[in-house]
Amino acid sequence: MCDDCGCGDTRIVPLELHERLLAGNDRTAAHNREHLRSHGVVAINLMGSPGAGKTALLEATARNFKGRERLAAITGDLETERDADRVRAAGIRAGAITTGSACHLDAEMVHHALHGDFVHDADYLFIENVGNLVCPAIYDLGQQASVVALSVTEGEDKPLKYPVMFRNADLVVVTKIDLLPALPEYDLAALEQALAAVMPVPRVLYVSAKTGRGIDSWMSWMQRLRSPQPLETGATMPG
Ligand SMILES: Nc1nc2c(ncn2[C@@H]2O[C@H](COP(=O)(O)OP(=O)(O)OP(=O)(O)O)[C@@H](O)[C@H]2O)c(=O)[nH]1
Ligand SMILES: [Zn+2]
Ligand SMILES: [Zn+2]
Ligand SMILES: [Zn+2]
Repeated sequence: MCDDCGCGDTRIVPLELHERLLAGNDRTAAHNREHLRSHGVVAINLMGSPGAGKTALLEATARNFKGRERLAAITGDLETERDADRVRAAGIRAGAITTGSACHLDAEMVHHALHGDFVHDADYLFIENVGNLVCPAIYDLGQQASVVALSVTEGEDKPLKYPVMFRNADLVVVTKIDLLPALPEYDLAALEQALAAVMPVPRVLYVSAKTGRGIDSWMSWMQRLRSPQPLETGATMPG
């Protein structure tokens, strides 16, 4: 439970106060967006449940880009800098935000981190949000794209149960697909139906950070954020 958002409980944070907080957040997010745009940095807000494989996806991305793109990351967790340490070890310049009690990142926390020297000369900035499928969705951080990592072990019904997160996403990355043989009941068609029911423009990619399968499609998707061509819709299971 966090003191800012009260996680939507209006007995803890009254609605008017929450709306004022969000309006202030949006102003700071606009400032962050301008800051990133002026430095030519494409920022991706990477969200998902605890353990969905967000950090593993960043590690695999760094391994596959092999230094061809300059990658930076801001990692958010309630405590510890473990994720920042992990992505640094993979070659990503990184800073950590430890939020204490807050269960999401907000634009002010990211603004503070953006003035660190590791961000400005990056091609891509990953903002790994606190593991949580609820409140990170409503805090704009100034990102260019919102991505949700959803692991196959979480079940195919999560888009229906946490619709705000998926409705606001530009892309859903289904992670840990190397585990699918151990999950014979997992129904990919049901997942895609659930995503189609909540995402205005459903876009989904399937990856395994462990085997590297699908990481090339994810990198191509990232690179299209830098180009004027529209993003493709639909789902692509790697061959
Ligand atoms: N088999 C398999 N395991 C994976 C894969 N990606 C991540 N994992 C495992 O899943 C666990 C969680 O992965 P993380 O990358 O730490 O997940 P996260 O979303 O960053 O977690 P938080 O930051 O704590 O929310 C770890 O034990 C990883 O090794 C994958 O592609 N395949
Ligand atoms: Zn992580
Ligand atoms: Zn929160
Ligand atoms: Zn500033």
